[in-house]
Amino acid sequence: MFARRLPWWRSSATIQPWQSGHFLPRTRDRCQTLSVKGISTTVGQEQPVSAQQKQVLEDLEMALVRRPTETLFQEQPKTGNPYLEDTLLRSYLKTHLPPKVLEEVHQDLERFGNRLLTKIQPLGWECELNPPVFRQFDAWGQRVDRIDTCSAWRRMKEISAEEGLIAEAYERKYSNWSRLYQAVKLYLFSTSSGGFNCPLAMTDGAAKVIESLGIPGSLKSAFDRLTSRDPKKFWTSGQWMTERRGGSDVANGTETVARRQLDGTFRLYGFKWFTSAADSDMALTLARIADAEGQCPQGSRGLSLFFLRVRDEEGKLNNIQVQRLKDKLGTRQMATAELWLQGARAELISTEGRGVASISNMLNITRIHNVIGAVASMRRMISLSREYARRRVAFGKLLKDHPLHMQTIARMEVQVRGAFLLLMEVARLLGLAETNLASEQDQLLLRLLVPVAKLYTGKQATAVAVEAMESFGGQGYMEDTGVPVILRDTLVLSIWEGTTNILSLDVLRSLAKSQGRVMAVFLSTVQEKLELVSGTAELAPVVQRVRGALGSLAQFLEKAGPEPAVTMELAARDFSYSLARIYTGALLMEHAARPGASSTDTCTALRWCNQELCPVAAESGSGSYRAGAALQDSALVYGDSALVYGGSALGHGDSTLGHGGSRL
Ligand code: UCC
Repeated sequence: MFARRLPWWRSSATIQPWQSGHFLPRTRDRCQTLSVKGISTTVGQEQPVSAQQKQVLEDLEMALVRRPTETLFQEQPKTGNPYLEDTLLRSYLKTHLPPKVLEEVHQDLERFGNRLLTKIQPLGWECELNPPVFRQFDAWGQRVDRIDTCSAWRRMKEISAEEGLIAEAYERKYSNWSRLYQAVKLYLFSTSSGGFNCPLAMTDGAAKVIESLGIPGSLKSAFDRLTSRDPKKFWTSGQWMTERRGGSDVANGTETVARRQLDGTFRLYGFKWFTSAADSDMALTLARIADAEGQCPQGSRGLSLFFLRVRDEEGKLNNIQVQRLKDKLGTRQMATAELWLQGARAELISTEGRGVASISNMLNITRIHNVIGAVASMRRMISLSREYARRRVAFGKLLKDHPLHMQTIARMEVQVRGAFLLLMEVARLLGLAETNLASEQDQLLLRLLVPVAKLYTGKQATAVAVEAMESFGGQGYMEDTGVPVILRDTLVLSIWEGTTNILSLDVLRSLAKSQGRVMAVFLSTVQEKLELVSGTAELAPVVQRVRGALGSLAQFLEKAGPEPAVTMELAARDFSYSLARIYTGALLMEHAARPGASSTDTCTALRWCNQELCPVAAESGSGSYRAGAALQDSALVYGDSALVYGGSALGHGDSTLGHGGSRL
C-alpha cells in the first residue's frame, strides 16, 4: 500500500519509477472507441476492415500502445534541495550572518537539505500513511492504554536530536544567531517532518520555561534531555492546557486540581481534552492547588504550572488514563489524546497562582514555531506549484507561459516572502533577548510581534495553501499527491496556539501591559527603517505609502484611546493586520534596499506595499468599531433574535477593559 501512495514530488533520488504506478513513463495510450474516416472500432478488438482502413488503424495504434496503467500527460514535478532552492533564505543569511557563522551554517544547511530530500521526506510520508494507533486493552483484557506510533515517527525523534533541532537554540554556539539558525533548520524540516514539528514546538517551549526558571536542580535532568543531541537521551514534551470548558479561556476553563502530598510533590486530578503529541515523555500543565478543605482558588490567579513525567522508567503511565485519540482533520500523523489525570505525580514549577504567566513563555515559543510552520507550508506549496507550472501543458503551452497563472503564483510568492522576513525578524529578536543583547526596545518589539506574526501568517498560510491547491487543478485535490495533506496540516495553524481573535486580544494585552510602549517602539522602528530606505529611488512611491499608513495608524490609536473598550476589541483584528502589513512592508523594503538586492526584491516590496496597509484606519472611518456596530453585527448574524444576543456582545466588550482600549 505504501508504494502505491507515494507523493509525486518526491525527489528523483528517492523515487524510482518502478516503486509506484504513478511514475510510469509518459504515454498517450487510451482504451477507447475510435472513429477514423468512418471506421468505427475499439482498439484491441478484431473488426472486418479493408487493407487501407487497416493501415490507418495500424498507424494510429502505433501511438496508442496500451499499457497496464494510465498516467497523466506530464511528468511529476520534482523539487530539489530545499535550502539551495530558497533564494530568499540564502540572501537573508548572507546579508545578516557574520561571515564565519555564515560559512559554517551554509555547509550544515546544504547537507541538511540533502538529508531532507533523500531520507527525511520519505519518512514524513510514512508517518502520514501510518498514523498512531490507540490500544486500550491487551489480548487478555488488561487496560494498557498504549499509543503505538510508527517506526518513521520514532526515527523523526532521533533525527531531531541528531540535527540539534532543539539543542541548537540552547547551546548558543553562534551567540544571538543560534536562535535564528535553529528557526531556519526547523523551517526546512517542517513540511518533511511528518508532523514531528508539533512535539518539537512544545519541547522547545518546555525547555524555554525551565530555562527561564533558572533550571532548578529538580528539572536539570529534564532540561538536559529536552536539549540533548543524543537520540537515546532526547525527550519531547507535551503542553496540556486545554480542558473541556475550552482552550482559549484557560483561566476559567481549567478544572484540574492539584493535591499537595506530604513529600511536597503534588497529585493531579482532572481531564485534559486536547493533548497534542500524547506519546511525549513529559508535559507541562496547569492546575489549581486545593487547600486543606479541598477548596481551589478560581480564575487566572488560581492557576499554577506543573511538570510531570508521562510514564515511569518501566513505561507505566503516571496514573493517567487515555480516553481516546482525537479524530482530526489534519496533523493525523501525530497522536492527540483525551487524558484522565487520576492522581498523576507532578512537581509545582511556578510560583503559586502564576501558572498562566509562566506558561506564556512556552506559548510564545510555540507561537513562533507556528509561524515557522506557516511560512514553511507556504514555501512548500508554492515550490510545488511552480514546478508543476514548468511541466503542465494547457491550451497549447506550459502553465508557466500563461500570464494569469503566473500572476496567481507571483501573488502567493509575495505573501511568503513577506512572511519569511517577519519570521526572521522575530527569530532575530528572540536570539538577542536570549543572549542579553536585546535593548528594552527589542524586547518590547518581540512581545508585540510574536502574536502579530502568529495570527497573520496563520491566515496567510491558509489562503496560500488553498490557492496553491487550485493551481494543480484536479490533481491537487487527490489524496495520493500529498497536496491535501499539506492543506489539512496548514488549516490548524490559525487555530491552535491561540486563534486569530485570541491572538488579536493578546496584541492588545501587550499594549496594555506596556502602557503603550510597544506601540511607541513599533512606530519608531518602522520610521527608522523608512529613513534607511528613503535613498533608494525605486522604492520612493511605497516609502510614501508606508509613511502614510503609519500616520493613519497613529491617528487611529489617538482617536480610539478615549473610546469605550469595545472599540479596541472590535478593532483588534484589523489593528493586528495593520501592524503585520506595515512592519512586513518595512522589512521587505529594507531587504530591497540592501547592496546587491535584486529586481525581484524591489518588485516584492512594491507589490506588498501596494495593498491596503492599514485596514484598521480604513474600517474605522466606516464606523465598524462603534459600540452600536456590535449590535448590528449580532443582528446580521442572528436576525430577529439579535436583541437577545446583542446585549451579550456589548457585555463581552466591556469585559476587555483590562486589555487597555482606553489606556492607549
Ligand atoms: O496546546 C495546544 C496545542 C499544542 C500543539 C502546539 C503545536 C504548535 C506547533 C506549531 C508547529 C507547526 S493549543 C492550546 C493553546 N492555548 C492557547 O494558546 C491559549 C489561548 N489563550 C490565551 O492566550 C489567553 O489569552 C490566556 C490564556 C493567556 C489568557 O489568560 P488570562 O489569565 O485570562 O490572561 P491575563 O490575566 O491577561 O494574563 C495572566 C498573565 C499576565 O501577567 P501579569 O500577571 O504579570 O500581568 C499576562 O501579562 O500572563 C501574562 N501573559 C503573557 N505574557 C499572558 N499572555 C502572555 C504572553 N503571550 N506573553 C507574555
